[in-house]
Amino acid sequence: MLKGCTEWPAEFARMYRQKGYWEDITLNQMLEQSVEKYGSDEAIIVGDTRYTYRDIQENIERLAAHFAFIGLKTGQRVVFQLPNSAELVIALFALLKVGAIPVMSLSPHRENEVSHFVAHAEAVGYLFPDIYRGFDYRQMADKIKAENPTLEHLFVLGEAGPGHISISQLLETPPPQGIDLSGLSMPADDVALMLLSGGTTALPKLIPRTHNDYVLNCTMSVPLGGLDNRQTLLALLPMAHNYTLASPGLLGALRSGGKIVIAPGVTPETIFPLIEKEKANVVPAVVPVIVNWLNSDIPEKHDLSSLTVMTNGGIKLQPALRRRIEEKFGCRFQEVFGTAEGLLNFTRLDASEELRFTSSGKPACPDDEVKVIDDDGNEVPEGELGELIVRGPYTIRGYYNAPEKNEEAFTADGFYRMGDIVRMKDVYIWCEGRLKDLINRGGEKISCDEVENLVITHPNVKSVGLVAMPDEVFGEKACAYVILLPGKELDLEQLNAFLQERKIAKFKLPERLEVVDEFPLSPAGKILKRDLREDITRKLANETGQQ
Ligand code: DBH
Repeated sequence: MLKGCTEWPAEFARMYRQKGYWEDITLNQMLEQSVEKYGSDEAIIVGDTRYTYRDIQENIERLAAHFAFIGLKTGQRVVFQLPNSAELVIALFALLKVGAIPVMSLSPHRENEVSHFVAHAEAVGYLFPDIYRGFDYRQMADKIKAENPTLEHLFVLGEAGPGHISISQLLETPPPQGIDLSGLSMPADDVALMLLSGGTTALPKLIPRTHNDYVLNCTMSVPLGGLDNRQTLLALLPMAHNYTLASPGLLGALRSGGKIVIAPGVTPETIFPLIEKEKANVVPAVVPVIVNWLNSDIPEKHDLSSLTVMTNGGIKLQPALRRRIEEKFGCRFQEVFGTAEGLLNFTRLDASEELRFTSSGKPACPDDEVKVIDDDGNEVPEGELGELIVRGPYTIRGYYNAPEKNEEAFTADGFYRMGDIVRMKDVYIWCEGRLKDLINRGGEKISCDEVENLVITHPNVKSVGLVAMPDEVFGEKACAYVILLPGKELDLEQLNAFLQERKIAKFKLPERLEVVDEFPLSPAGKILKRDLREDITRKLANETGQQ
């Protein structure tokens, strides 16, 4: 196992193999099985470009040969920040093929986050686009490289700057002769890639996922997510995120001989014509996007008869909206309550309306050991509230290189603390809140500590508490409560201009600022955030009431 990662104890590993959960194949071998079976069939569609399984595999092998020639080595980490594209899939599998470990970053991450990933993972490479959504990643990459001595190779998708290696050019150039790719990939029970945690403390933690556990993650999700029988998946959310990547996502589609249609956007104007044109079957979505679709008259103008399943992940979708999805789009609704650390819960497609419309689903695997515990670590009676903890064949036993965090995040017997407050009945789970200090902005997790640590560096700020405020579309948004230094002033615009200079992702910026004279404090002197949340919820309700 890669140094800095925690293995499953031998008796668990034995059991997971014996029960067939761990197939001892790599993600590459999984794909190669599909290439054998479905080689000439379509795998990925982007606009007018259509790739067969064989096209994808040829591109992977070519790029992998270049990566090996350039000197990427088994077990080395590479920060991976490509936006949705066929190249994302090709480059991901090419890295895995040479045994390099991609750290799956997301497009909104900026210097602060990416630099942290590079430093923490001691990454030797970084893959990024030239310009995406108006932001030039090349300058950022140069700065990050200058500050991080481990970082050697900058790979850019699109136009390369000085000293950058063009991924597009590698894909167009015949591979160097005599490169032997066999035996380079990590063994199936070792780390394939690293996902990012929602982050409770400063910045996201790195989640090492093995080939065995990630092959299982996507494979087990295929029938549960309605992706069996070679269905077509519409990828519209970030493909580097666990949800659209592997739950069942694009990896599930590739395993089952399906098709991935990559959407260029999430608006109804883009999505519904595309569902009709490509006869898409399964559409993974999130609350803000779904709300937008439900309020549009565009869906009715299109033939959606191919659509069988629409899923919601990230934050809970209200029951009334779940019913409206089934009525308006003529498909089955599915709630997916998952985590990049492992455990995935799905409402079963054949479950009762009650379960489909109210619950957060049930664990994907019969050997996901889920427990609901009280503050003392004892299991609560069925149906009562408690913290959800889990152990299983695709749930990690530790974050990468984080012994102190692992102490907090895992129980002594290896259960991962999800940080969610839930009820459980007949193995179905209902999420009722969160234990950890995170804001969930339409599925994007904002770590309060991280933003507070930056706000507090503002010269006018004396103290700060970031809390979630309710929002109809996003579920939650960030509201900053601050105490200012005597005689100082600050408005939201000034605060956010200051934060943007600190180069944090835009979704983390506070969307409201409350300047106060004092905070409600606990006996230990900690800010009582629950009181602040109640305060802002009341204020918002009053303001809406007055309109
Ligand atoms: O929120 C998540 O992290 C998430 C949601 C749905 C996830 O990781 C997943 C499905 O796989």
